[in-house]
Amino acid sequence: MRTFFSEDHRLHFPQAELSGGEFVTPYERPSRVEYILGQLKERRLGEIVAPGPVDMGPAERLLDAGFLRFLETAYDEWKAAGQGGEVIAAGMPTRRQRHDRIPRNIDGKVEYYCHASETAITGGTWRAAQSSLASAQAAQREVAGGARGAFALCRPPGHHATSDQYGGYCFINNAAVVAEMFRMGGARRVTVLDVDFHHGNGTQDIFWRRGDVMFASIHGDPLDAYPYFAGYADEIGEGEGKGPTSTCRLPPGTGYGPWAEALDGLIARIRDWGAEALVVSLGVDAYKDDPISFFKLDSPDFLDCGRRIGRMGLPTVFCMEGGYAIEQVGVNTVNVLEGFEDA
Ligand code: OKP
Ligand code: ZN
Repeated sequence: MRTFFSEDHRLHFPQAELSGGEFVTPYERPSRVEYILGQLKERRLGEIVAPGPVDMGPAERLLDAGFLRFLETAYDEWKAAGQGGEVIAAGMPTRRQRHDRIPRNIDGKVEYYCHASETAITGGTWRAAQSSLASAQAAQREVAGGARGAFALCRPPGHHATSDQYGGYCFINNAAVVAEMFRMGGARRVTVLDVDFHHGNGTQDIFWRRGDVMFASIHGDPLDAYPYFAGYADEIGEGEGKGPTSTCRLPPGTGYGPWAEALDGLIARIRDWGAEALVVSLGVDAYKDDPISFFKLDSPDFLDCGRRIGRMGLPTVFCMEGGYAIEQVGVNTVNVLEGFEDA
């Protein structure tokens, strides 16, 4: 299968992530991509193609206009206000405060539009996020045009970004936009299957009231893992969206046996529901040595995971999400893709 990838991801590389009370080099860093590209080339998975320009139309249908404008202008406003560092939220509206007022002050706006302060915005973040979306869109067009699968090597990732909040290293929800594009292209039902270790709260939220897009996820129990405030069993959607949301949280130390069983459960639900296209939020942070996650998958397990997804027989776009065991991230990612192709 072909990979869509933009070098512009490099424009996003904050100096610092707040982790454990210290500023550290961000886990989500440009070099992750080098390991994935290295494996794609070594194993000759297929051509690596630069995407065309981003099409903000589908994103504008799905996401909040003020939020998109904020992402585009936040860094400049921050600098214009005389602030020296990268854009970092110092707080967020809490459960005892209002959520219906958007401050004029840039600090306040950042707090309004951010949901996790580990994630900084820099001068290149907006362009990098757009290039990430452009790769996802090119992969979607490839599959809509008849390819069985395509890989969007997205960076920064997207699944934690909601319609009006960034955080968890995510700015624009690439997978959600791809699902929307499949709908615009005539697919009646689309599923986003999120195999990243972390719950894709952004994707779930975007389709919360939608009966035409199903969100399915296997993730670390939010009692123990980020994003902590989403990913519980009673989250099943609302209104027309009540029902298709289907997620499975698993405890620390979970190995491939129970993980694969959960995957098979979701696959059966996706089949019964009647999805016509599949978007995979492909994070490989379920890997045993991932520094910020607690599942125990080994590298060959990712091949098997890819095969199971491939056997579904659906047109499939893979969008890269997480995976922070840097030297293994390429092997694990390409294992999923190769397993899919073998199926
Ligand atoms: C993004 B994706 C590190 C905490 C990091 C944010 C995790 C974002 C994961 N001390 N918290 O789903 O891989
Ligand atoms: Zn993750």
